[in-house]
Amino acid sequence: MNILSIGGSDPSSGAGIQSDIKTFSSLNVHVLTIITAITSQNTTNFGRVEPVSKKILESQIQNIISDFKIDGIKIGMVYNSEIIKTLHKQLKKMEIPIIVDPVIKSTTNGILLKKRAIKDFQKFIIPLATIITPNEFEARVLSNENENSKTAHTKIAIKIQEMGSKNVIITGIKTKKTEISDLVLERNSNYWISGGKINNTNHGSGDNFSAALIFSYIKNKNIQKAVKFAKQFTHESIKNAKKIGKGIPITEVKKQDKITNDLTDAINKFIEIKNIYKNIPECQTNFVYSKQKPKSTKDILGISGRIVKAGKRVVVAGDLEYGGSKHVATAVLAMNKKSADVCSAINIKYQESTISKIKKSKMILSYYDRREESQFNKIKKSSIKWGIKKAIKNSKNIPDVIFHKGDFGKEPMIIIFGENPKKVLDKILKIV
Ligand code: PXL
Repeated sequence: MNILSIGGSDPSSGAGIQSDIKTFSSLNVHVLTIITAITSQNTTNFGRVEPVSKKILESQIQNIISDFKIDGIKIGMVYNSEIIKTLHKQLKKMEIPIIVDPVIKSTTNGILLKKRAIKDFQKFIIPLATIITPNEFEARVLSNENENSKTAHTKIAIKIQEMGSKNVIITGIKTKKTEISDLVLERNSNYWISGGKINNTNHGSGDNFSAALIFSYIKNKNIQKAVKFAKQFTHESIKNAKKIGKGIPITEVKKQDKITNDLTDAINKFIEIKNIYKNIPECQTNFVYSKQKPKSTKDILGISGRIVKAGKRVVVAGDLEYGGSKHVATAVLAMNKKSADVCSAINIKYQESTISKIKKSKMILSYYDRREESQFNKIKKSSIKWGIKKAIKNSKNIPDVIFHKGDFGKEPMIIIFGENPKKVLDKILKIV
């Protein structure tokens, strides 16, 4: 996944472009960056701002959009009218999700959007937004309210939506002493999402939230899911905030574990294989990776949804979760009992042509026949566990690939195993 972050440079690396590089990298996203302004600031003081020229801004955009497939854009600090108008002109035709984090002031009171530019921001930036994420102060300013006004949050959100943002999320509203909530306004509905409040001032949480939000939105195209994901992600980053300089703590994003990283990498490569959609079965595909010595499917990372066919494209629907897969994870569990180094697997569509390629390769192929399974096992036990055991018995050595030809109402299937997702992927590349 490639996400473009457009915003200001923060040399303390707490917010702005530098924060987005940290967040997106931790989520295994390749982040492209376009700098709108250079700030000088640290954790106690906000120094100067120098916006970039129109020329270099245009040139950055042209170079990036002509080269990369961009899955989504995050817009942060835009500072002045010239930058606002340039961005509008260059981005208005792009048909990808755009998240706008309308930053106006930094925690240390630095100006991130000039007062004089607010009208142009409303006119040119808000209509670009798939989702806009103002905090309470920003929402009141953007909706032309007095910053201390008591107008209901929903009313303010509607005003911002009427300016052209498809969805509006007002973040960080204090609803109770220990609770902080976001008001979400979608096209035809609004609702609140609440979470626990951590009592500290920090540098970076707003950027963490909007970056995590667009990441999840691109993956699931579901606002509610994305808000929940971003809230959880931000909560962690605030909890892990560190006092690195002399002033306010900087939020810290969790680095993902190696299992998540390696599986994400392999899934991203898998979905990009040419014509791979032809190998996705009717019941779709899962790709899993287990911890060492798994005791149950809860120790095995898999996709909570599936890898699904969308026309000739293949997309990941759902998130990686331990316990996210039942079927393929159970197959790994059964294999791992016989051979402890087998920790990863994927299921693909059964095709005679694939079986012939496997036979021609040096891979070890085994099978089981679902028609041999007892009625008792079919009803009371795990068919896949039974099948994998049977296929191991049917083979002299531990198989790389196991298939079955289906049964009444059961789709035939091929499962490819390996020590890790990369090895599974290497095997797939030999046979598709
Ligand atoms: O978090 C908002 C933000 C965005 N961009 C830059 C910033 C800040 C806050 O300080 O400095 C460059």
